Amino acid sequence: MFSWQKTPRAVDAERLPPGQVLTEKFPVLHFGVVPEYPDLATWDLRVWGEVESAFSLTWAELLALPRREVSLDIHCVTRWSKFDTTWEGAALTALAEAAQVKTSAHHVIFHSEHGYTANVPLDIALQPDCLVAWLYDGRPLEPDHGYPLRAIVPGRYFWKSAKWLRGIEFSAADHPGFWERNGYHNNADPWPEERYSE
Ligand SMILES: Nc1nc2c(c(=O)[nH]1)N[C@H]1C(S)=C(S)[C@@H](COP(=O)(O)O)O[C@H]1N2
Ligand SMILES: [Mo]
Repeated sequence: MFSWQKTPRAVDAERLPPGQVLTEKFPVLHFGVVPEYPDLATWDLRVWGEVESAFSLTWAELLALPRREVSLDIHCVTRWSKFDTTWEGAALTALAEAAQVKTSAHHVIFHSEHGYTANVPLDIALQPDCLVAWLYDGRPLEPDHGYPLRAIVPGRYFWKSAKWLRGIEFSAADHPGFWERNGYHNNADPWPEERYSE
């Protein structure tokens, strides 16, 4: 490869938050074991909390939701970033509308398999590009990357994008999630480097 064919560094640098290093690979990062889902017939996604109508969706019902494709740069707090990842799923706004979120809701708590949680303010969760995603690059998620379903939260370090998602809670109070209770910053904006608390 000739180096002149690559994107100029200056352009990349504008997209790279401080302290991050670009990778072409797709590293895997999580706490605990990768759950197995031999049969999605028994899988469901619960939506509850400060809503008029809590519900749960089967896998088939989830796939029937209007689809949205999002391309975004991901930034892990451990300092790797990856540009132009493409995800497809349903917008969180669709689930919020179906549940009729009350005005008392101010936070969204993502609940994953094995009790992992991640918290985001409601306005972050209701950005049009915040997804529950089941396709990466047009294909079902790899088990390591969250199969069958993960959250995709633009504008925050990637730990907010909970893998193996099983529930969405609309909450009046904020409840720091797994990494947030273990020293990571509650807000997690990569541009001002909100990596760790204190
Ligand atoms: N359920 C669950 N989701 C998780 C994590 C985790 O430990 N458990 N780790 C987070 C972190 S720190 C990162 S950087 C991304 C990594 O996603 P990837 O393995 O698909 O790159 O998943 C996030 N989602
Ligand atoms: Mo991470």
